[in-house]
Amino acid sequence: NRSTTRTVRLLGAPLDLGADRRGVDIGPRAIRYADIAGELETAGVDCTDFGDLRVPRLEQCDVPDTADDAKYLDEIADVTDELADEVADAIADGDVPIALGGDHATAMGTVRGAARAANIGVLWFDAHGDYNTPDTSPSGNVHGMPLAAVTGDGAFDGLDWTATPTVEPSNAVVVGARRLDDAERVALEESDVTVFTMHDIDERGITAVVEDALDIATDGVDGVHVSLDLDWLDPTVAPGVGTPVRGGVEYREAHAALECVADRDRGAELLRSVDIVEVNPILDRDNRTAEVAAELAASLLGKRIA
Ligand code: Z70
Ligand code: MN
Ligand code: MN
Ligand code: MN
Repeated sequence: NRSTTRTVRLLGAPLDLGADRRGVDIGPRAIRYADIAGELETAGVDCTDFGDLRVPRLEQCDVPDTADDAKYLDEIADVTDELADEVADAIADGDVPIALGGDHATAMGTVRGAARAANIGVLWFDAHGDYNTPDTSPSGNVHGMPLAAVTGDGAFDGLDWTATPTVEPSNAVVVGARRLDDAERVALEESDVTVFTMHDIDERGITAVVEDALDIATDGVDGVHVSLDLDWLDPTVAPGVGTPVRGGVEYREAHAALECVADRDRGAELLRSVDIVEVNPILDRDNRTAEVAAELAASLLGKRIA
């Protein structure tokens, strides 16, 4: 006898140890200030806010070696272990957890927490592939690696769970990619992960691409995790991100994409968990990127104009 009203549980993850640009740690505050709770209520869902996870400040951590191939991995592992527990708890209580990042390393916790309760696929809306490994990463920044971690395609020393897939690569889909590193591109081609680039979106239109992405991500599983990196959008729409890449999706395309996911979700309760990451208020203009993030959350949870 389930209630038809879903409840979203906001989990702040002010993690900036996975990225080079300081400021993404203020993302959760900016997204709350943009009234994500109010936006979600216009989508007809209830919203509770569980506050922020504790994240060590960069200044408290040992300075990584310049040759470190996965900077701050120990600290990130601790934070994402805790986030995985919080996400699993939220799902066990019947809520839909939304992790507010923070950098995209956050997904190493959310995806793992969601995968405890059910077999899931992932939809990865991003300009980047986030499919580097400590061996291939040009930067050592862990936010460029979470997709490889959760598909079991990266070897992360000290993270035992990365040895096996948390999500089957064949249920992992990147949408909107337009900047891949060379070794990352080769690894993706050799993998079972599906990548839809901006070229695919230009040729076929956003809704056709997202329908295909949904078919692939949901094939043979019970649910889906949506990982939304704000740099997926064009920088004219979402300027407040650490690594803006021109040629991203427009405002209307972004809403249309997430409405497709909401349509597929309706009645099926496929949507298990969400990340909203890489909002950097220091680099933003008038909190525009956080506002877009809040509005997109509402579209994903089923908001309709009429
Ligand atoms: C690059 C790396 C990345 C987000 C940058 C960049 C990765 N591929 N991800 N911004 N969100 O360093 O691995
Ligand atoms: Mn990303
Ligand atoms: Mn990105
Ligand atoms: Mn492939």
